[in-house]
Amino acid sequence: MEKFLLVAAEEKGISPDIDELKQLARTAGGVCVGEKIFKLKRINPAYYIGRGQAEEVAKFCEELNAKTVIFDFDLKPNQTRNLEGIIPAKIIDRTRLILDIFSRHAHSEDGKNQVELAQLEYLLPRLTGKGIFLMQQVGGIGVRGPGEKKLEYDRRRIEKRISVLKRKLKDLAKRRQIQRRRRLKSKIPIVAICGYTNAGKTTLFNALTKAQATAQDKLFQTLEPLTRRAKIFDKEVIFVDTVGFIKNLPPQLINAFHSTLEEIAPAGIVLVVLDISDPLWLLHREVVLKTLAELGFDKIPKIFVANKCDKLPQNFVIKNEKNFVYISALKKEGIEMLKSRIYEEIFEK
Ligand SMILES: Nc1nc2c(ncn2[C@@H]2O[C@H](COP(=O)(O)OP(=O)(O)OP(=O)(O)O)[C@@H](O)[C@H]2O)c(=O)[nH]1
Ligand SMILES: [Mg+2]
Repeated sequence: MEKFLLVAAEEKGISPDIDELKQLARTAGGVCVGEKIFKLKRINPAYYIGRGQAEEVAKFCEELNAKTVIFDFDLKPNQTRNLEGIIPAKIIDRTRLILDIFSRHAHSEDGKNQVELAQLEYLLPRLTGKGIFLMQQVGGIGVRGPGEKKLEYDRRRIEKRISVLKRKLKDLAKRRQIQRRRRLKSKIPIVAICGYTNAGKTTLFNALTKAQATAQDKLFQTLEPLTRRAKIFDKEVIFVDTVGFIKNLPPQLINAFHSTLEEIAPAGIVLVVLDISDPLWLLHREVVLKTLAELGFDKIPKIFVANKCDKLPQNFVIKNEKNFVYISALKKEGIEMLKSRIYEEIFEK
């Protein structure tokens, strides 16, 4: 396993979510050997963190024999280069880490194309004049193309490949649109399952549809939308499982996955799945609602599905908030209640 060091920053008094960063890094297949959290008064344009702090990271890296440093924020191309000048390890920023995870989890042709496009768009501004990808490229996190394919680092080739991929994704968007129209024509109501990554969307999708899609304690397990017909009491609906959201989702990925997210558009209702056992669930809900609004889906009615109730402490007081349904997708508790709520919302309003 690749050994890495995590670097996060407390900015404007807001502490970083180091657990999420650890989970991301673990999903990318590494093992965390140390972490540094710096207080930043301002962002240093040359290194993001301060120069002295960068030197501290370098020392720490040598002590721990860490070959990779993962930064919890996005680095400008010049900041990465400058940090590489000081720190004797591979420098990975948040976007590159998330791109790496997506590349591991893309299985279909379409998914791989979407990830490759996002990766190449990330790479392009990071090439040097000679078209050489500057970051140390050998092995491990953040360097893999989709499906273990080697990414090309030549500018002209990248540009050409980007336009090929964009064309393919346009075709994909058209195909998806035709499918959606067909579904709309069939007049079967659509229920979209959305939420932060790892909230339990796929587990819920399986519980509602008796499907057996892969649910795992990894971030971004699901990349492709899954759709399946199922009955809610006497009526048919189509459930759609979707890619999870995360704060600071790289814009390259939002663009590349746009057609995937468009699957939410025709939904009659969105289930916003929340991991209620996570102390940060409120923040995660904000990220999800903000992303849905940015995609233009804020008008679709929502039910908040407070999931993982089985993990709550015994004495947890469940507030009867409007529009909330409390469930455990894993233990299949509260599913009937949720079905009733969906039924009311779609068929009785
Ligand atoms: N304890 C508990 N664990 C759950 C529950 N629902 C899901 N999980 C676990 O949470 C982890 C993530 O579940 P998934 O269903 O893959 O989550 P997801 O939202 O689809 O995640 P991504 O597709 O990666 O964004 C898995 O390990 C599940 O077993 C629940 O109700 N209780
Ligand atoms: Mg999933």
